[in-house]
Amino acid sequence: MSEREVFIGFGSNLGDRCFLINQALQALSDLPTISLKKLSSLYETAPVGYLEQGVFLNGVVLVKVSLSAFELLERLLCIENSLGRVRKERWGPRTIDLDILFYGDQKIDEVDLIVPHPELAKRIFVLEPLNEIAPAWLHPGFGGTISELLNQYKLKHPEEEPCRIVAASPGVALNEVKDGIFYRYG
Ligand code: A4P
Ligand code: MG
Repeated sequence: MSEREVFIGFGSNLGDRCFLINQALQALSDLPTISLKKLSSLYETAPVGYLEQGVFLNGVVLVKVSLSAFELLERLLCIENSLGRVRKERWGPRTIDLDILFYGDQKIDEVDLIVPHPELAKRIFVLEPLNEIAPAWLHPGFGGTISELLNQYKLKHPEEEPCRIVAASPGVALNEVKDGIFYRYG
């Protein structure tokens, strides 16, 4: 199967968030069909949706994948489960959430998989890290780039605080998260 560029958004607001994100990234890179290419910084973000929950750490990783989108989703759900994800309420607290943001330039609209992620353009905690690693990436639905989407979002929400970077990433190669700091491999 040919390789696709895929963006995966991750978020955690329960437990040792940094450790869990590190574990999730490690589990992803351990899969023979996935290679990690670029990692954003780690952002601390206020909860969106259900507000009575702890602050999130969010980020985005670009991977190359030789799996179908559905096979990838299955792997992501397995990683979430192995890291203690328990689903109680929609948008509720979670040890780790892994969402497929883009699967190449494909559009998918099935019951259990919608790509590009339908909430992406409304979420600063996704747009900021995406813009850091792929500002020129074209959203196949909007026909605009990520940096354009981010600018539109900021124009609509001028009062909103920017997301706070808690661990800066060079954004170029596979990194490791340890004690809140991204370390670069090799
Ligand atoms: N699913 C459909 N499309 C996708 C996709 N593109 N990627 C299905 C991944 N999964 C997708 O997801 C439920 C089902 O969505 C999956 O089984 C899959 O078949 P879930 O992760 O169990 O449920 P959820 O996360 O509670 O709901 P949802 O709608 O996925 O919520 P989101 O969009 O993940 O939002 N605030 C901050 N600051 N940071 C956050 O990360 N996250 C959420 C959850 C709310 N507020 C947040 C954050
Ligand atoms: Mg989710």
